[in-house]
Amino acid sequence: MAALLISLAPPQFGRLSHFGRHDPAGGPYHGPKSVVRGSALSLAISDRLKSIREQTNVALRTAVKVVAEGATPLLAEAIAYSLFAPGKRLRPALTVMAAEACGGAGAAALTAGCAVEMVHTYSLIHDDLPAMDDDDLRRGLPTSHVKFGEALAILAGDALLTGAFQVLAEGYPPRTAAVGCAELARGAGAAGMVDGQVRDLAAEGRIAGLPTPRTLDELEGIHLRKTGALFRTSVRLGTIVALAEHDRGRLAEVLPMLDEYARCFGLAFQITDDLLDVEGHADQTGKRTGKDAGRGKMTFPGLVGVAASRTRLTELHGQAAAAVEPLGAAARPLIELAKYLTDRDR
Ligand code: GRG
Repeated sequence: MAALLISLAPPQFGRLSHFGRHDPAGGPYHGPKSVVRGSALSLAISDRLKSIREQTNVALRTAVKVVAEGATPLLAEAIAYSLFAPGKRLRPALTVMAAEACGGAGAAALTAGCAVEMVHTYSLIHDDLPAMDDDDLRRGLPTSHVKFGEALAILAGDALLTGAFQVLAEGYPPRTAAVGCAELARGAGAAGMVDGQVRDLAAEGRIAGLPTPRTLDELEGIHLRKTGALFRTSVRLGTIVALAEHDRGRLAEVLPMLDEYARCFGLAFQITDDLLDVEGHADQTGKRTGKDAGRGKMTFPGLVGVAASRTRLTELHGQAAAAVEPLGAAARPLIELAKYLTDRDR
């Protein structure tokens, strides 16, 4: 088992490519709201996303019942409040689609998708706390600490994080469960999402004693960890569910393709998020917008401008598609999802 865990470990987050040029028209942008542009392709993928979202919600109800069995009702309420607030369920969608791209059954990957969604929801609760991003609106609702107070919000997040590992451990055969738990810990932990959060808070001067990042490479390094690590975990869990029990050779072959897809997907997602902060509205996004500029936060459009950010999005989508192209038609939904999300409006 140890050998398998080591051989499947993802490469370290490396230094990344540049936009290459600065948009001379950069700076504050006051253009029109972004909208999801309708097309046959985007409609098809949006239907697929909706279907996975609904299945995820059903599976999450079961998962939470198990995890919160016997919990104080108020704690169970706080957990459900954040988990069932209207999220896009992108991470479970990635897990399901990655499993299918490797010839596995999407339905079997849904439990792993729920585990990632629980970790994601914990991260949002904690990120919104006064000690971190200090937000009062999330998924269109008052944030957990606003509704339940800081102590219960922290603990609801803790319960979601630990519960995610229970869901994985109890949901799969031993090898898949062990490899999956290690994968989730790696993506969520000190070398993944938590490290990204530390770097991001340091960049805002909220953690003392760390250098302030200034370059595009450093910005991408933050986002590859803060949001990208969990996207990578999502696709890796899908492939692990599909292949870890019976075809480890194939698993080792496809993981680098999915890693590269997730790297591009994560950066494209973050650039879109930054653009929405500039161009979007809270009633559309379900969270406060315009915060980044107000705090002097380093963002993609702030650093290279809106036009270059959009060029970079197109480039990343091409790279994401190329990465999984060898998987053939089964990877088509992953490619469509990446495109759809760069056109999103929330
Ligand atoms: C607290 C350890 C710790 C980490 C927090 C992910 C994260 C790290 C913070 C979220 C902050 C944030 C708003 C980042 C921008 C990109 C992002 C992850 C947005 C939220 O993800 P979506 O759009 O949200 O998938 P929904 O609500 O649809 O699930």
